[in-house]
Amino acid sequence: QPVRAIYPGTFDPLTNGHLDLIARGSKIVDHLVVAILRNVNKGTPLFTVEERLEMIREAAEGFPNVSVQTFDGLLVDFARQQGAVAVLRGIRAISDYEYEFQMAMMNRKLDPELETIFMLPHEKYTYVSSRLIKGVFQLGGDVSSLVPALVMDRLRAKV
Ligand code: COD
Repeated sequence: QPVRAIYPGTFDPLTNGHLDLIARGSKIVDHLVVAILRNVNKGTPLFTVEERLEMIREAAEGFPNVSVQTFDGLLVDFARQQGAVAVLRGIRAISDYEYEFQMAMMNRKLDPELETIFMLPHEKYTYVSSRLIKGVFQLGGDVSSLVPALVMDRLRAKV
């Protein structure tokens, strides 16, 4: 049976760090589903879910075994519905670990069969986050080497 994993997140917007993780994850599973959460409680997103979906689809075009979807509700329910055996998450620094550990353990509590796989991005992306990208861009900073060019175009059009 082909091995499917889910790479869930908010992706507001997709960064080169996310893309780096998609590239790494797609090498170790048969199929990777990038899953955008529909209702976030991280404040008002800059990009709509549809805009994020389009951006990730376009950016991930070069990966034949990667698809992009949205989901609502519990990640474990979506994973089961997708027939996924694992959730892929990125760890940038120790500071990510505590939150990721809690989520992984809670997901394990909810579904003991679902594994969490942590991967490390390239060193050059370890400080990159969607939150910082938005903040720096809105203040006029150059973030063009940290996001895909198509995300950069959308940022320019939006702000
Ligand atoms: N390099 C490598 N990885 C990175 C980088 C980078 N520069 N930036 C981000 N990442 C990783 C993150 O660590 C994360 O693993 C992933 O990319 C996505 O990042 P975000 O910030 O877009 O995603 P989050 O943290 O907002 O995603 C949260 C979820 C949507 C996964 C979570 O809220 C969820 O599962 N919600 C559904 C409801 C649910 O099941 N709740 C219970 C969970 S215990």
